[in-house]
This record gives sequence, C-alpha cells and structure tokens, in this order.
Amino acid sequence: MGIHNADVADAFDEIGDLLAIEGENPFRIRAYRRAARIVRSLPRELAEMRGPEEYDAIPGIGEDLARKILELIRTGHLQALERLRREVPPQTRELLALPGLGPVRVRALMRQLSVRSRSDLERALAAGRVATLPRFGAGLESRLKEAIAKREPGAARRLPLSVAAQYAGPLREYLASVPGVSRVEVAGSFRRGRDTVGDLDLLVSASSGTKLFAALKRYPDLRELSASGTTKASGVLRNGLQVDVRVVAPQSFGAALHYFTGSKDHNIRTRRLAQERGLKLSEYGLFRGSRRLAGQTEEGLYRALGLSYIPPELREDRGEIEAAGRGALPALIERSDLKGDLHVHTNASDGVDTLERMVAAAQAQNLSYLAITDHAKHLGIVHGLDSERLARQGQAIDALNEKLRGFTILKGAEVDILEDGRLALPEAALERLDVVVAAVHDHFGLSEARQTTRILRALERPCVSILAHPSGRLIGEREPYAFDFEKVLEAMSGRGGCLEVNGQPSRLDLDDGHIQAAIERGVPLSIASDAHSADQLANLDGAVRQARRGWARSQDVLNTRTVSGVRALLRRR
Ligand code: DGT
Ligand code: CA
Ligand code: CA
Repeated sequence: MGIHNADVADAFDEIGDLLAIEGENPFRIRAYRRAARIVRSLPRELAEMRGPEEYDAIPGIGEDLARKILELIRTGHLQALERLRREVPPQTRELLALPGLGPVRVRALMRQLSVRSRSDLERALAAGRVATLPRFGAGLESRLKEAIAKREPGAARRLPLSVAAQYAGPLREYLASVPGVSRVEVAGSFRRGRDTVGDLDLLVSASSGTKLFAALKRYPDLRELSASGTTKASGVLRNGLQVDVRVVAPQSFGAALHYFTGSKDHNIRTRRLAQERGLKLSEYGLFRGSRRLAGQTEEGLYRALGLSYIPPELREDRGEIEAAGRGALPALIERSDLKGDLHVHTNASDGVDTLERMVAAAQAQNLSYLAITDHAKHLGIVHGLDSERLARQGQAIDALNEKLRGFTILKGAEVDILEDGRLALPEAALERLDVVVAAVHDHFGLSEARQTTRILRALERPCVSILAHPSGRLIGEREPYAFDFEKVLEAMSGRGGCLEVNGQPSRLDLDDGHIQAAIERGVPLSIASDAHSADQLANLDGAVRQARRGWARSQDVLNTRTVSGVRALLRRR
C-alpha cells in the first residue's frame, strides 16, 4: 500500500488538531502543522526518497518527524496518532469545521459538557447549555445552531494540482502499460493547469475496454470502481480523489480530448460557434450532417472551426475564442524562456542546500542567474540573516561569482514587511543588495485598509523590487488576506517593481486572474521557484503554468531577460 505525501500531511494535520484540542504545547502543535504544509508541497514523494536521513534534511522536518514519516510509510500507521484518537475521537475533531470553534472551545465543550460529536452539540445547543460556557456568547450559539441546521456535508474537497499530479502520473503510467493501450491522456481541469482539481478525467485509446477496466480494478491505489459498459468507468482513489476513465476511438481522440479538457464554458462557446456554421461538435468529432470534418486531433478540430490552436491553459472562456478567431492569441511564455530565478533560499536561512549546490542546480536547469534571497532576521523567522551575516553571504557570493563563467549570482534577501509597513532590515543593509523581495508573513487578519496601507508603504521604498507571494494564500488552507489589489497595481505601474508568481505548489500566488490584471496594467512579473532545496527549482514549471493561465507572454516576465537587462530594470527603481 503506497503512502503518498498527502497521507503523511493529513496525519500530521490531524495530530496537530488533536494536540491542540488536548491543550498541548503550542510549539509542538505548530511543528506538526508546519510539517504538514511542507510535506504537502514537496515536489517528490517521500516514499521514493532514501529514508530518514533525507526526510531529516527537509527544512521543518526534524529527527522525530522523520521517524514518524518512516513509521507511516513502512506500516501505514502512526502509533502516536492512534493513541491520540483514543482520547479525541474523529467526530470530536470534526467539530473544528464549525464556525467559531477552535481547539480551545472544542476542549471546553468536551470537558465541560461532554460534547464529543455533532449530535452531542446539537443536544447541548437545544438545551441552551452552550451559551453558558465562558467564551461562548449568544452570538456564537446562534451561529452554531444555524450551521448545524444546514447540515452541510462540507463542500467536496478539491486537491491542489501538485497533489493531484502525484496520483495522475502513476495512474497514467499504469494504464499505459496495460496490453492493447496505445494512448493515455489526463484531460479536465488537470490539463488546463487549474490550481486545484476536482477529479481526474482520463482518456484511453485501447483495443478492449473490458480488459482495460479489469486491469484498472487491480490498481492498488483504487478504493472502488464502477464500470458502466465497456467505454466508461468511474473510480475513487484511496485519498478520495475521483477518477473518470473513458475509452475513446482513435478517429475521435482529438474531439474527446477537447470535450473532456473543457472547460465547460469553453465547450459551450465552441459548440455554438460550430452551430453558427451549420456544423455539429461533440466528443465524437466535428460533423456536417453525417460527414466527419475533424476529430482525430485537437489541432484539426480548431482549424476546421476557423480558430488557431488554443492551449489548454487558456480554455476558460475568458476571450480566448475571439482572440483565436482573429489570430490574436498571445504567444504564451514557456519554461525555456526563463533565464534566471529571483527568489531562492539556501541553508544560510531555512533552505537545505548550500549556495554552491543551488547554483549548480540552477546551471543544470539552464538558468544563467540566480538571486539568493534568504530570510532576513526578524521575530519568528528561524535562522534569519542579520546585516552582518548578510554581508558575509555577500562576500561568499562575490568569491563564487569570480569563479563562475556565464552565470551570475545576485545578492538578495526576502524581507518581512512589518505590521506598520516598515521592513525588517535597516536601509544600509538593503542598499547593498541587487534584489529585495518583500513579503507579508504575519498579521494576515488586518483590515483591508490597513493591510493595503502596510503593503503600499513597503512598496514606496525604492529598494523593494519584488512583492513575493502577493496574496498570501495557501491553497486549500488559508484564504488570501484582505487587501486592495487595484491600489497595489496602481502604485507599481507608477513607480516600478514587480509582482511575483510564486511556484511553491501550495502557493501558486499570484493566481491566474490577478496575473492577467497585472499584465493589463503593464506591471511586470517575476516567475519564481521560492526553492528551499535544489530539487525545488522545479517549482518554476508550476509557476510558468500558472503564468500561462494568466495569459503571460515572455515579455511580461522580468526574468526572461538577461542578467544585465534585469539589473538595468532593478536599478531604475
Ligand atoms: P474539476 O474536475 O471540477 O476540477 O473541473 P473539470 O473542468 O475537470 O470538470 P469535470 O471533471 O466535471 O468535467 C471534465 C470536462 O468535461 C469539463 O471540463 C468539460 C466537460 N463537461 C463536463 N460537463 C459538461 C457539460 O455539461 N457540458 C459541456 N459542454 N461540457 C462538459
Ligand atoms: Ca475533472
Ligand atoms: Ca470528471
């Protein structure tokens, strides 16, 4: 039984919740939650790593957590978690999902009212006992009553794209290895590169649907499967992800790929376009009467509709069909356009790899420059650099630059924007840097007005070149903080500076809509890995996909320029 990173992350999150309900040490709780977040966004499966030494090397994973990961991967269980579950059952933990109920209140309900489940809570509410507890008011009581009355089953969970990819890749390979299968494609939102995925839609070219589904039934990660006939099957993977598999004839493959890639809105518009021309478009092909005009390939299908080929990332009915009709689609940025990365960490702060290894990895990725942007020292930032350590890192960079040919290391720092908009490093230290990446890392709950003022104040500083992960969201975990994006764009289009498209799988921040808005306002983007290890330079792929969804072209992105071009632009600030 394969344990995926998401299983490990879920287990750590659960431990964090249960410890919190038990009122345990906040540092331990935070360590589990942080580890869950880190594990969830790892670019590689833990199960494929060498073992505890390699887990231990992941920032945020200490020896104890490394041992737990090993236990989970080897046995499928965690004794520590099972022990906790005996004290706090899953039904009690589910109470955390209700509005206003954090661990402290859930503990109070459990200890003082013996409430251990939703139905216990419902009874306690009906008896009017809840509002009598300290820190529970009448307002909270009525909110809870309302939430319970709605009986929301909880919206079906969408998975981050990176997590879905960890399941889609192996499943696709498995299906491709079944005898008689000549082609497998993952369509749907996954192919469009949406940041979250509801389910996986696979299309298969196979000589026998019956044999394909028989093989699918044996797939170890599959929990259930229902096949209807010989062309369609739906299953659920062990992590709850639904998979729809369809067998498609070769002459219809392009049409099916188009149909099941969607989006639904894009499909509706293309079908209407076909109708206007007296044609019929379906997942089987494009037809005039019973004559098939296209269907084997997507390219052929678009051509027959009088459109240029529309890359999957654009298929959201946001103007792509009109643009394709006019031959005016943007030439979307590609990974090979990137010449450098302006946001990476080393083991000087919370990264795992040395400066030298990060540089070697960047060279291997065909980049020609790298800005080292370790965290500046500030309350709560572990191992952050103060002015002195930053200066010493600068010397190491100078020395290494001397030895490098055709590659430049830029000096930088990721600097916290403090609550009042000041920066966490003194001006003198900032002035010596090539790149200052400013970021909000705390006080997410400020009012929109205060958060906006805070960010704008930081951007006023000429030394600030890039606003990192501008919305602060963590996919599926934390909403963006409230701030006025329009005002930030306005400030940036006037004064310069650029917005980051952060490629950490749990961030993908900015999102597609905001990227499009930034481009319309002429604000340049920095496509960044925010790598904390050499492996994580691969985050650039995800950031590029996200930028493509925002219609970004090479010229919209700062780090498609040469290092001297980037320097010139940064200096103009
Ligand atoms: P998801 O799974 O929620 O992340 O999003 P999608 O886009 O993968 O949606 P899904 O899995 O429901 O369906 C896959 C594709 O099938 C969808 O993108 C377009 C197509 N499709 C589904 N339902 C309809 C429909 O009612 N009309 C049309 N025209 N296309 C549909
Ligand atoms: Ca889907
Ligand atoms: Ca589907």
